[in-house]
Amino acid sequence: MEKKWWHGKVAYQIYPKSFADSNGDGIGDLRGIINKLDYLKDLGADILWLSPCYVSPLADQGYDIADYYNIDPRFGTMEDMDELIAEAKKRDIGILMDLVVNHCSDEHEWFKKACEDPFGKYGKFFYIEKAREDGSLPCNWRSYFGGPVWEKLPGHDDLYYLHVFHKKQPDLNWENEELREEVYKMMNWWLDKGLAGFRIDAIINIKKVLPFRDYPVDREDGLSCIDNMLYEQTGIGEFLGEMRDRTFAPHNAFSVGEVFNEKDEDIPEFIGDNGYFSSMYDFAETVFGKSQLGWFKDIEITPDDYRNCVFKTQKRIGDIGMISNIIENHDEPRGASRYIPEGDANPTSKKMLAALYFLVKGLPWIYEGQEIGMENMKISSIDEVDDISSIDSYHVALANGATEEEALHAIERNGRDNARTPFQWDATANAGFTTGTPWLRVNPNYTEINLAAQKDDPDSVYNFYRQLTRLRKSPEYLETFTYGELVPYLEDRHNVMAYFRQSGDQKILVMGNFQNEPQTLPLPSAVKKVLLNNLHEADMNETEVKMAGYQVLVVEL
Ligand code: TEU
Ligand code: CA
Repeated sequence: MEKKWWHGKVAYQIYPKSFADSNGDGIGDLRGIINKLDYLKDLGADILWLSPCYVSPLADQGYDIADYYNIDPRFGTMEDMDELIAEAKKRDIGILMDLVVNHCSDEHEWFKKACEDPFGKYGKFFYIEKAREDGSLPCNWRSYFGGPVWEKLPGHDDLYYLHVFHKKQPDLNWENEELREEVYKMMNWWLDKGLAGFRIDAIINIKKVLPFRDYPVDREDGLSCIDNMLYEQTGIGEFLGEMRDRTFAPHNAFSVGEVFNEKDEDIPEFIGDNGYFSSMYDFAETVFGKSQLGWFKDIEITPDDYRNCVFKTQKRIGDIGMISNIIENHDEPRGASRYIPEGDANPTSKKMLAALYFLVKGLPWIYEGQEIGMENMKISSIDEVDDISSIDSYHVALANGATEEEALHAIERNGRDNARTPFQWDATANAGFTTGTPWLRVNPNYTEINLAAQKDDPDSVYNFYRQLTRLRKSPEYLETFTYGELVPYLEDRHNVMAYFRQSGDQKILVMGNFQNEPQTLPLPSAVKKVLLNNLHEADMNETEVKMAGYQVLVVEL
């Protein structure tokens, strides 16, 4: 693997709306992020990805952009953004913006002009179609947020536009060179400002199988999951390669793709030495157990499943490139609530999970609040839910025979609000996130789980994350943790996740007891040094170690 400036870094995702509110309007903002830069630096973050903060009606929380060149006033101003980039740079931190170019907002100029003149220049920026001869929609795909992907074009009774997400997110037509040029121009404008790069949203959707046609119906709504089209898709590489050559490559920028369906043989093209992207997320564990029928049919992941998913990805990627490792993001439930069996989430198990995912090969990402062990939030009624995807999933569950209780439980387990509740800074009102009324409920457990309570406690989850970032980047071990081979250990042991990281003469063993009960595990050779332990003691001799419940050890052999 060719060495790159961002290898060996630690990345952190900020969901601006929920991070820190500086002016008391209940909405997190850029000034709030600037105020927390020293905190992030001290945690060990080198790269910050900001979920969208461009001008937006926030129909999908900013993933519906109405103006790519301006900051939404709710988040601040372009001056704030420039200051954030400059202040971050002073601390050797790079800023990534979220690149949402599969679609824009229906309130974007382009779409307004397309409505005025559907067959003119801007009409061709979108997919605008007539109904079929029998009056039916141009095809039967289901949008990600439920219902058909077609919506009547405002002002034109006989025309429809395509939206694979919400109807306020019309898809951009990537087949149109003029549109692509506009996108590259915008990306370069941002990169010239000094951005370190982009996280690229929903990018697999930019290539459609054309002409539009039906796929097999797979739910009671008579529609077909969009995945059925994506399986057949070819040719996306032409767009992605062009994007790389025109934007990322000349800027030596970092790019991380939200890619879900890459085939094994495509991995070198995606993240190899001259790949489309610097990195892409490992979603193997994220999508594990997901049912086409909806969230209420999802299967829960066990510790063994989790380990197998991680190792499967590690084997697929090998030395081809650098995958990005996460346990949560703004679309997913909290990692501590998902990957640790129900009832077992506590500081010890959270630290174990942290060490296990953080030290595998790839770029480790921390999602805001993860470093203090934030958890999912209980809900008692659908009225408390904000996320459009959760609301759709709730209705899908009910329509398919789930009881109210089952439907709510599915939202509690999977809902996107879980990760979007405000950051829990301290035990004062609203967890210190805002002096006003927070836009989304604060998790009531903030009185116990908050940064202030953990900051000076050497045994806190927060300080364990600090130790992890320091260990991973320490000059002595940086090479091994960054480029060293990953070899699974005790792969068939129930509730154990263990692996070696090795390069040259250095051999590190990471070993977690993924259960409440203690278990004794063999050591392949004597331990030279304990690098990290989530408990005070390590009960071992030359050949074995008695692991306490949810204990994790990182040792040099
Ligand atoms: O998500 C893309 C995506 O493909 C979905 O899997 C999404 O995770 C799912 O619908 C959640 O229920 C990206 C963004 O991360 C997400 O926040 C946006 O809503 C979406 O694109 C549209 O821009
Ligand atoms: Ca604010």
